[in-house]
Amino acid sequence: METEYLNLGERVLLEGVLKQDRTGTGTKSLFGYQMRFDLQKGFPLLTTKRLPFGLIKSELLWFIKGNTNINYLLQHNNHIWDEWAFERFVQSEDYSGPDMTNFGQRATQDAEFNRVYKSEKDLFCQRVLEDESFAKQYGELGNVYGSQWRNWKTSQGETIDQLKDVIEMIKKNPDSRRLIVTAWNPEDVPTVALPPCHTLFQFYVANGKLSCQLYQRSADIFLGVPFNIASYALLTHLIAHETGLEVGEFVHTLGDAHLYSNHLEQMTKQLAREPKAFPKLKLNTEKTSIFDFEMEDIQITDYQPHPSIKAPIAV
Ligand code: DHF
Ligand code: TMP
Repeated sequence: METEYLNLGERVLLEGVLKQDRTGTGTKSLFGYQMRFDLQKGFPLLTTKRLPFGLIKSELLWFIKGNTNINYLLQHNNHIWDEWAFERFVQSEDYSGPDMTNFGQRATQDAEFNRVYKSEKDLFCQRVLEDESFAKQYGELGNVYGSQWRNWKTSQGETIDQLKDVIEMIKKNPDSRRLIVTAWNPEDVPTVALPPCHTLFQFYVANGKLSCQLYQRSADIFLGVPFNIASYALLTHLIAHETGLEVGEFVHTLGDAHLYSNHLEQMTKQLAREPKAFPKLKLNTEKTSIFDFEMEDIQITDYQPHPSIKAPIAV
């Protein structure tokens, strides 16, 4: 259960190799790791630090709707993708404010710069919310998850709705070994704001239960992974609900699993905490299709976590 995650954190702290990375932050990392969560035993929203489930929900609904513009997230007060849209804006000819080169790293090192950056980013978010044509141009992250899941472009100029298709396949042919959705589109990798970290997932049906396995190529253990676990657990519940199956396991397979050098203390603090029972998930049973679910149709109960632990995100 939660120890699956805590064991990963401990292992990387103890055995991770020092490795430089794209963001210049530096990591402790290992390659190839697997966790298993039995979804019958509670909903895997970590309790050793408080997680903002509302943000996990609105991000997943954003993927499911095939949306790739942060405008939707901002309307739900969700700022987890701001930096990657902002980066595209400050690199464009339309940006004329203070120099934002390497803003992610500088914001963690220079308090005065952090103030200027925060106010520029707030202005940016305000414009994405209020100015439709600006949002169209600079709120877009490119062909990220939502686009690949729902509108994969074919060589024939058509699109494939992988998510809808996989749900139909689960209903019609649950024993299929081809129940796969892939977000990794080599043609789009060079132009997206961030190439997909959760790369490919597969469903499996046995004994009336739906399981899901995710291959995640790159895993920020302290910030990203707790969101990813809860997000795919929720997706599995939603699809089990639509297909009339019980939930089985979520199997989480990681490629480069890393702790950023500025997350080590936070991880150590979290590891010292005693995990509590996982909460329960309640879905609105009046909705049948996962494409009709909205925020209020998904609720968590009995969530009694330890307090949140803040950490800077590597951009
Ligand atoms: N980049 C990196 N370096 N790591 C990531 O995990 C990551 N995740 C992305 C986009 N780029 C990324 C999308 N998912 C947070 C969590 C998930 C996420 C992005 C950000 C995050 O900052 N979580 C905070 C709370 C944020 C808030 O309350 O607004 C946390 O403490 O969990
Ligand atoms: P990379 O593209 O250089 O691998 O950087 C992506 C970083 O974001 C890396 O630290 C992994 C992290 N990440 C997650 O862990 N989960 C996510 O869902 C996303 C989008 C990113």
